Order: sequence, then C-alpha cells, then structure tokens
Amino acid sequence: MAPLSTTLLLGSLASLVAGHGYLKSITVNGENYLAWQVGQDDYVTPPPVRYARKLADNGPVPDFTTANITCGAGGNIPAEGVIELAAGDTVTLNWDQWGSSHSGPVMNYLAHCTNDDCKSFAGDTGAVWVKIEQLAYNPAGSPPWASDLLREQGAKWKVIIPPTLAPGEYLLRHEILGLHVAGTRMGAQFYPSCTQIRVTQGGSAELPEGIALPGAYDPDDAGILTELWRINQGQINYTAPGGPVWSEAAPDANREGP
Ligand SMILES: *[C@@H]1O[C@H](CO)[C@@H](O)[C@H](O)[C@H]1NC(C)=O
Ligand SMILES: *[C@@H]1O[C@H](CO)[C@@H](O)[C@H](O)[C@H]1NC(C)=O
Ligand SMILES: [Cu+2]
Repeated sequence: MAPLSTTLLLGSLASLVAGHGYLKSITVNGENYLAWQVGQDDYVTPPPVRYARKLADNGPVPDFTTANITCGAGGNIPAEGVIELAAGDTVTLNWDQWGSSHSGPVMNYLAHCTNDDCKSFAGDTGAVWVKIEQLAYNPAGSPPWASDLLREQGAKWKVIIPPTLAPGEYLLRHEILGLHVAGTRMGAQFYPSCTQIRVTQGGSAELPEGIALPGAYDPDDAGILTELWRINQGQINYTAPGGPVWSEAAPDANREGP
C-alpha cells in the first residue's frame, strides 16, 4: 500500500483535467508571486504564503450563479500574501497552461476591499466589481479570440492597474470565459481567480459602482448563452458579459480591442 501522502498526491493529479488551466503566478515589476498551487498546496502544512486565493482544481466554476463565481471554487479563502504595487503598474498573470479549444473573452475586474483589508473581504455581495480590462472577439485579429491570444502569449495576460486609482487594498479578479459549449444553457465555462494587491501610490479615483458576482452573470445573457461557431462565421456579433470597461482604465496591454 502506498504511503498516505502518495495516495493523496495521485488523487489530486487525477483531478487535474488536461486542457484546462489555472493561474499559477503573478509577475509585477520583475518579481514573481505564486498563486495557489493546485494539486500541491492542499498537502503543505502550514499552508504556504500565496498571493491569489485558493482554487479547488483547474476546471471551470461548476455553477456560475453561485458564490463560487466570485473568486473560483476554492472557498474564497483570503490568501496570506498581498502584492504591493503602484497604480499604473503592469501585472502579468501567468497560467500553468491554456488549451486551444476554449475560445472566449478574457476579463479583469477590481474590487476595493472594505477598510482596505482584503483578509476580511469576500466580494460576493454588492455591485463591487469594476471591469478594468477586457478583450473578446476581433475577426481581424490573429487569433481573433482573446483566450487564444492568451495561449499564444505563452499562457500569460497583462493588466495595467488604472493609473489614477486611489491607494488601498483591492482584489484583482482575472478571468477566462470559455465559450466552446456555451450553446447549452449553463454550459459557459468561467475560470476566475482573485489576486490580492495593495496599491501604495496612485491617484484619487475611487472605483464606481460595478457589478455583483454572483448576480450579474445571467445564464441567458447573450454573452453567456451563445454559439461560438455562429460568432466565428459572422452570423452574430459578440458582447462579453459584465458590462463596460471603466473609463479610467489604461489602454489594453495585450492588443487593441475589441
Ligand atoms: C463551490 O464549488 C465546490 C467545488 O466544486 C462545491 O463543493 C461547492 O458546493 C460549491 N459551492 C456552491 C455555493 O455552489
Ligand atoms: C455586427 O456589427 C457590425 C458593426 O456594428 C455590423 O455592421 C454588422 O451588421 C453586425 N452583424 C450582425 C450579424 O449583427
Ligand atoms: Cu475545458
């Protein structure tokens, strides 16, 4: 019989589905900060210091109308670490891998942690999420879909923290939406994560009212219940869910929109 630790490890590896992915680390100003290491960190005692909240696995959120959509299906447990940066800095979000069959938009949101304390902030109630970056589908782009661009960038995505943002603690919610089975109601696959940041220098812009997660992702939204092939063939136009990007957001660091 294998030792207990080996048994647990094999079980966790089996739960990692090929083709999916998860946020593995975050790079800011040349420093690399680890996110929750799916399939490894569950077995480390005491829990290691990480900068993004725990994820249960590398799959999509099982039901995007529940609180699992806020920061992924890992219990929305505050991480030990908080990344210090300045407004206007570029954050690079590094996935462990990203498969090719999961075309869809990439979206990034900020929420201001109440009392500038992300350790006691869940973000799962109220219209606290403000979109600061998004790319979806550009038929003239190569590749047209944002998630495919993420793959071609080496499973990385860049987000610039809005230059005028007021200092404080925020959750940076980074998300891929896979539309490959979105023609089936509730088939859209959301892959969110929440990184904890502390903006130490910035401007005076406070986040406006945003959207609620859960709540804003309606199973019947045209950006969620849609057929990828019809978009790809130009039969329908595509608008990602979650509303518009904030007017204070920086120009997209990956490529020009949409
Ligand atoms: C969130 O996802 C986990 C893992 O799949 C599941 O055990 C839990 O019941 C889900 N919670 C809700 C509120 O749906
Ligand atoms: C999509 O949007 C473009 C630009 O607004 C428009 O010209 C075109 O007719 C739209 N296509 C469809 C199928 O609605
Ligand atoms: Cu998948």
